[in-house]
Amino acid sequence: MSPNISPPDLAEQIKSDLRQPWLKSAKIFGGKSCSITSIGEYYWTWQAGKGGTYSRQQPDGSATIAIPQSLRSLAIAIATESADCPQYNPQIALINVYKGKQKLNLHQDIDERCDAPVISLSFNTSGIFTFDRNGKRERVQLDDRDVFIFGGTDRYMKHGYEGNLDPTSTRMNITIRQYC
Ligand SMILES: O=C(O)CCC(=O)C(=O)O
Repeated sequence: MSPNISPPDLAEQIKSDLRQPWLKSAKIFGGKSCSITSIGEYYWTWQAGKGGTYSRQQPDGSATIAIPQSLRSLAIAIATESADCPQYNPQIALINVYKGKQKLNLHQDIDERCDAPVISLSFNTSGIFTFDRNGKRERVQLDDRDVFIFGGTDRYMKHGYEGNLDPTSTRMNITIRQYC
């Protein structure tokens, strides 16, 4: 874990930059699990049995949607100051929204073609994030504006989200990734 998103106004700015109707076109799915929206230079898709892949266009052939500058700058600052990665190039942002009891099963982020860190930003309500480190399962509470970095030996660790502490609330998590 690392620094909070600071100042709080920056988190508000990012949320406002993402509150755009055109973002709907980049929504991958929503349902029993959290809903996921993919923006950035590469569009991520996932299919049962096949896993995830990245492409340069959205599935209907339309252009991908750029990551807002507020989010890009924050990711670069975190990568430089907290992950020793000054050349970080934020190419993808996956925006997960967890409503009520929605969760995300344990998985590894293995679809990128380079080892650059994945930077996770949490917004709004608190919930339980779980991961396997050195063969041991750990659980931590992630709160509004928390930052979690998957980097170094933790880059490919298995992780998931067990759900919001308040089952009537909605949480947003953004993972910033570099593809290559
Ligand atoms: O919501 C979270 O904290 C985890 C998100 C996640 O695991 C992912 O997008 O790969």
